[in-house]
Amino acid sequence: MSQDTKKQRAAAAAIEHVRAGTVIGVGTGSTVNFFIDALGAMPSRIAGAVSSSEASTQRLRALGIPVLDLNSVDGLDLYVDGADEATRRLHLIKGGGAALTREKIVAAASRCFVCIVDEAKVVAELGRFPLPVEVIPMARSYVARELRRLGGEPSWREGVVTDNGGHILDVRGLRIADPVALEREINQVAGVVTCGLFARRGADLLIVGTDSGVQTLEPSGR
Ligand code: A5P
Repeated sequence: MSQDTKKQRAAAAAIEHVRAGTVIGVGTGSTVNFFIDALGAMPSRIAGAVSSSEASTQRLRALGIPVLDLNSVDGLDLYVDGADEATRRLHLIKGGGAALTREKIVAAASRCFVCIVDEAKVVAELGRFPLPVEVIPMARSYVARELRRLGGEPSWREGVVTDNGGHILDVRGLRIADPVALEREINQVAGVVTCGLFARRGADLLIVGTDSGVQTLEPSGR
């Protein structure tokens, strides 16, 4: 079975958490694209979405789904987004699509974060996927030196400018034994906008698309 079919399964299962007439948060990426398409096909429509990227905004609007500013809503009940890696404690690495900062903001503003992935993304320990870090452009070299001090090997994702005007460093080789502590430490470096660790505020539900259907995980021992 293809990876896309597994992503599609996870996306379809997330639709069951969507209540008609509400405003929900919508993330970014190929898995979320399946979710957006499924939202467009819902017979009872949602009132609108807060989007984590320009790419998702365009896709939502093309399906006639209104996109709202986060400042115009009083928090969100639900946020649905993908991830690049996820553990069974529902800690995540995100930002492969460079949308990590807006994703972290929308996740923080949401009561329930449902993360949708295919089974290849579930890992015992985060870190094989290079950790994206969004930085203010003038701080790029300084932040890179600080990340080396933490044991990582940062490389600049050249040519990529985020929706917020930031640059991305992809960090290989980090030992992420304590994702909450590392997220805090990296986010404290001057010039870092945010890092792609979603551990302090991880997912509340992980829906994993597999060969045989979907598996739904809740955080254990967080
Ligand atoms: C976007 O910046 C990311 O956080 C995505 O959520 C993540 O890269 C997952 O994308 P795919 O669903 O395309 O694998």
